[in-house]
Amino acid sequence: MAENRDKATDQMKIWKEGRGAQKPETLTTGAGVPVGDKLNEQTAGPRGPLLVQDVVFTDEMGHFDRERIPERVVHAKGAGAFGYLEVTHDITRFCKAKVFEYVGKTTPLGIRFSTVAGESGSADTVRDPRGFAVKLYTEEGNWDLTGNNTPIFFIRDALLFPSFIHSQKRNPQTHLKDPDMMWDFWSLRPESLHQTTFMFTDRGIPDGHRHMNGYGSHAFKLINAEGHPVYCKFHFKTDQGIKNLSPEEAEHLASTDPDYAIRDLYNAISNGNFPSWSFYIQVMTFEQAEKFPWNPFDLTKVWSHKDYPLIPVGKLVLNRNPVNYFAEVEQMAFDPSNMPPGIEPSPDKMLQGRLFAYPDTHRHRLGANYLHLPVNCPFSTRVANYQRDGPMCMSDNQGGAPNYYPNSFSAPETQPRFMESKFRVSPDVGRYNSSDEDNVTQVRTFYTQVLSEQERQRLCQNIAGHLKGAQLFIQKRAVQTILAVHQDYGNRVQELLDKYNAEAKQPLLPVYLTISEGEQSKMGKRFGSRPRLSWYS
Ligand code: HDD
Repeated sequence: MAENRDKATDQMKIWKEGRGAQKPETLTTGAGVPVGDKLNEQTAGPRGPLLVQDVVFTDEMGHFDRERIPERVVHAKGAGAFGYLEVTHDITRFCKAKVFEYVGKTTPLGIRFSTVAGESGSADTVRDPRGFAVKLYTEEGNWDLTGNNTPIFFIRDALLFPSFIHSQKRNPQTHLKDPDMMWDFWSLRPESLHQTTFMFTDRGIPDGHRHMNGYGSHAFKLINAEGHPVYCKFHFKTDQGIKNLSPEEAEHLASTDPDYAIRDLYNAISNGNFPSWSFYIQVMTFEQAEKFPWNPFDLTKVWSHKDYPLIPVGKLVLNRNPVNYFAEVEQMAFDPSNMPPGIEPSPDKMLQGRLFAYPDTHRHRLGANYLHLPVNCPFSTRVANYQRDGPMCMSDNQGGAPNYYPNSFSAPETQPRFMESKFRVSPDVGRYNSSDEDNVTQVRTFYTQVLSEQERQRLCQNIAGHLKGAQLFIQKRAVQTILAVHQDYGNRVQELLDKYNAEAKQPLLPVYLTISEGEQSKMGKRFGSRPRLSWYS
């Protein structure tokens, strides 16, 4: 046997030496009935047909036939782990949630990292955002901070999400990934360019899950014990340092070890090399939100770290691998609408859409009682409500307690101190078009002041290398949106496309936009000489 096998590769051996070293248990059917033979069907004669009475066979096969549950519609490929959040700094002046009650407090948590667009068997090393979903089992119920490894997102209106995802997944006829569909959507919705730009930088292919940051991404509301609200954003900064894979390394791994990120996380934790992240918040007062130059709840924008500095809160540590992948990772169900008192949603339209989508998809994927599953159940508290029955009810179904409210029989009662904060909403109801809310300024800042010259070159190379797969009219429209951000950015992408298109012997279409002198100087031609901003770090 090879000497250098890692813990993940040796899982079976390790199990045998541990739990498996005890006397083997008696094999049973699912109903616990002991089994005498597990290798041979019960047949009429050695060559004869199978008997229906062979319950050893029907029990095994009937269960196998039902092993798969629906794959997550997005974020299907993932890795999970468990650990804790420790509070290192007091933020009770902002938030009354018990999870932040005192410095030194620890709360158990589960985490799931994922890619977005691929199926559950797809490669870990693709260029894609990564899910960074944290489930904190707090004494006031579960708090699911269901984020990504990017502080922003492609769209700002949740109604677009299904179409956006369709454009990133497979073509309805060919069942292939389709650059026409991807770039058609992105170029028709220029608000996506901030996230697309981020994704085509080096950070678009993190080196496993341990070397990337996590972000709650949306604005949330924090309420303190006096009932005073502020807006906030959550950030997890990797203590392992940011590390990314080059496209060549990623491509190589996709064919040699498509589960690279799962393996890396599993081995690190097995070896006692527990990954951790420093947890911060950014805080914005309601007055500051009024004066913010953009909609502060727009998920395609960041809050500058200079104006809204990171406030340290705690440390997230992962110290346990799942005992069983299906039970604890595949069945783990995150839900942004799980928030304990003191943490509330902001008006972010995307967040508001997600509050509905996640519990809805879990009821489909896992069933109405998905919160009974051990990995999802809020085990740090006791559930007491009027929900009853449904398929796969795995608790005592709250026994003989009254199942209606109000009632006169001393059953669960509301506590006014847990009432959500009140806020005023007066505008007219309507379907407001948000597509043209400044889609370029922050992308320009990112391009000119955050990225280094080498990073800009790789970004343009990565974009052109992907965009070349789309039809020319889509390429043209995409370059126009990039030119609107910065002429240098657009021109570089176009030059590379010209090269690729010439190689592919396609006719060239001139698409350069002329940007006025004034606009050029506003952008700052000598962006390389400025100190680099840390808005996005
Ligand atoms: Fe998401 C999973 C739907 C935006 C981060 N998302 C996930 C699932 C659905 C959606 C249906 C599958 C859940 C499951 O079956 O476990 N997501 C949406 C919708 C969005 C949206 C409708 C916008 C309107 N998602 C979105 C943003 C972020 C995420 C903006 C991050 C900031 N989504 C995730 C995630 C999930 C995920 C954390 C949660 C569990 C998981 O992946 O592993 O990565």
